[in-house]
Amino acid sequence: MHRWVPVRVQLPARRLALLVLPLMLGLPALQAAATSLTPPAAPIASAERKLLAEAVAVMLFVVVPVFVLTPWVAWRYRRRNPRGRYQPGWSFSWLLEVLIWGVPAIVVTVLGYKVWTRTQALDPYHRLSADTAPLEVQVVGLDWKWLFIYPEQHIATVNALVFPVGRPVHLQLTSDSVMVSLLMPRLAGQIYAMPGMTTQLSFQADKAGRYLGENTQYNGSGFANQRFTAQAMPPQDFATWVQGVRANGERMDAARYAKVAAREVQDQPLYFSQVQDGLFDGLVAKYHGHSHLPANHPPAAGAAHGH
Ligand SMILES: [Cu+2]
Repeated sequence: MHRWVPVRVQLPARRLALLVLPLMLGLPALQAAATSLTPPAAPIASAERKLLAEAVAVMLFVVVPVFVLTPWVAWRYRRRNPRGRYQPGWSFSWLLEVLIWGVPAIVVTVLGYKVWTRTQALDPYHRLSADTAPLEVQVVGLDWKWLFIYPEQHIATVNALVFPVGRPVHLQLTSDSVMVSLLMPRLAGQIYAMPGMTTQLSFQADKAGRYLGENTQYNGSGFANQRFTAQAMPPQDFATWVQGVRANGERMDAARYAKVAAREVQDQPLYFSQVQDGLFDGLVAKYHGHSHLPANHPPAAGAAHGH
């Protein structure tokens, strides 16, 4: 049997400074990294960036000590250092036990709490405002383009999502191809769209401007070009834009839709008028033996979803 010899781990002030200094130097670097991510132009995107920065900061409490202590231990306990104590009987330390189990437990608790509460708050299916009716847009992922249908305006576009500033936008998404993933990094989170199912995403832009939207799910040779412009404009301009598409857009019928859905990259945006009601619902129902789904069909209940 051997005796358990408790070991006092000493942390003199100078050593402590060595430990804390990288943390302090790291914080401005973290802030710089956070601002170099595309600056958010919407409340949802800001909240997501904040959560990301906070999660990184919490995780640094593990990462920084490990990166600092590993070279320090190797240097201090090098073979020729007389100051590195040789303690073959060492086996237990309350301080180390508390640090080794306590720090991860605190990190997991803090991260778990933050992620759980923010996941609830940032649920993409949440309506953003109780007073303002959102602009409804139906999104169809195609090879290799995005079709945006405005059911209330009876217009549609390819690769151009236009919407008014300061008003919530509610997207209903599906795919008439394989699975796609819609991401507008400065405006909202990411959401998948799958054939035969619908998903939803709500967002709102604070500033007028043109923002990148893209497909982040690899789905074939044209994947890299499945991009669109998300353009936020003042409500007056949006109304004018809708009038313009109504007056000048191409007529959208079944033949034109078949051409749009063909497996090709579409470089320039397209604009359509006279879009019939039910185009989107028909595309969803196509994958269900032509039986219509109830509105807001939850994705998990879909039959066509497999991994
Ligand atoms: Cu899935």
